[in-house]
Amino acid sequence: MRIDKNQLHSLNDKALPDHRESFEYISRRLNNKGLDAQKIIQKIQAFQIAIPSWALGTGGTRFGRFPGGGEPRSLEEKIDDVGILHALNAGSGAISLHIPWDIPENVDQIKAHAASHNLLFDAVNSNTFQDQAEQENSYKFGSLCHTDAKVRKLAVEHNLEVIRHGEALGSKSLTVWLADGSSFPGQMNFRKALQRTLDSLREIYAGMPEDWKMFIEYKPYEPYFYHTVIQDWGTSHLLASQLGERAFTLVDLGHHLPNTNIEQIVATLMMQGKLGGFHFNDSKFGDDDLTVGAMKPYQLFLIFNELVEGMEDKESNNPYPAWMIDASHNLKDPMEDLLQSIEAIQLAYAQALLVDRQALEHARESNDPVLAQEMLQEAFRTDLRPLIAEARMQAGAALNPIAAFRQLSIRESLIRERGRKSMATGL
Ligand code: LRH
Ligand code: MN
Repeated sequence: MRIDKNQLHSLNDKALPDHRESFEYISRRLNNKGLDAQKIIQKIQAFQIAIPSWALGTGGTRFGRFPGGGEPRSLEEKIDDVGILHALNAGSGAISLHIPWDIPENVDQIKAHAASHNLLFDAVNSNTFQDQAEQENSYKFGSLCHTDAKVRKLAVEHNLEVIRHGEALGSKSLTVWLADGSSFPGQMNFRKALQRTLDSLREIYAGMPEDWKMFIEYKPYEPYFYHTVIQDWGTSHLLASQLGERAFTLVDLGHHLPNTNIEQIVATLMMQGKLGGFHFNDSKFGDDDLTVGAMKPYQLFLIFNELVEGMEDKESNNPYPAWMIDASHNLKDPMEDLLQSIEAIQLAYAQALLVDRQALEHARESNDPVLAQEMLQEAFRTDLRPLIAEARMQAGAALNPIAAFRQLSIRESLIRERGRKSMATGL
């Protein structure tokens, strides 16, 4: 299924008068502040966010799963769904694959299919948190940290195989998230587990092509509930620093204990040149993998405030981060959920671009917290949705992607094509 651009443009035409009014208003306000709306629009259009291949179906929890129908049954159909998202918002120009859930059977066909949707392949993700059918050596008690060298060898080889799949598709980075850990005090030797993990990562790092990056994703708990080998940013940063200049830390917003100051972690990693990228989502309690900006939009803005500061810092040697979503859908239509997440990320980024860095720095240097807060909240409370909509329309996409998704009856068409019971691989 593909979006008919003419249908999209006629939907935009209906919404144009209202849009024109609100866009001209915000452009004037920005112009009065010496800000160029078109410059911000260009930055938004260049800011492409990768969609996780494992989040195009209904995830479900251990308590239940309520599929909505029309889910993609193959990698081709997952690429079609990301193609539909990209046609609707011109901001999701990449897909991040998870191996073995998405092994490309015919690489050239998959590459051509993605290219036909103007999609690139972002980081590929390895999976040593599930045993595959007939797998002799189990990952039950860990993978890269396992006490048994045969299991560690299996996990290293899997990661090298994932790199080869990624290379064939044109991806340039590997994301390693390890469930490795323990659920009972005394169960594991913390130091041996960390050392074995480092030694195993060294073998994987040595197998990466020269122009590849490794992203090391940390998480405090789940699926194990006493310790996780790579539990926090510090441990990930330690490993990335020991591995070499092409290893970085990946920040999944849901992988933090309550009230953690994530924007401070982002600032610190950028200062060290070790911020590799993000798995954007939102949460209230644990790794809830909810719609970005659904719970804590101000925190997301504060994270982008640090990102913009770091990216504008000429001294910084941090590479351009990888922007990816990592979500799991239980109640919303997966594609509507992802459209909302993309909008929330673009909004937070655009609002952070409004902040007068020099003036903010002056308020900080003169210890004026009132003025500093006034500046940040002025930006955060500026409604830039018309500007994001204009960025989409100028790029040939929908002024209102969710409305278009519904008015074009996309889910209904997908259900007709794929059936109500179709099931996507992934979480
Ligand atoms: C672990 C995680 C990781 C993925 C998985 C799908 O919680 O965030 O990024 O491999 O979700
Ligand atoms: Mn993640």
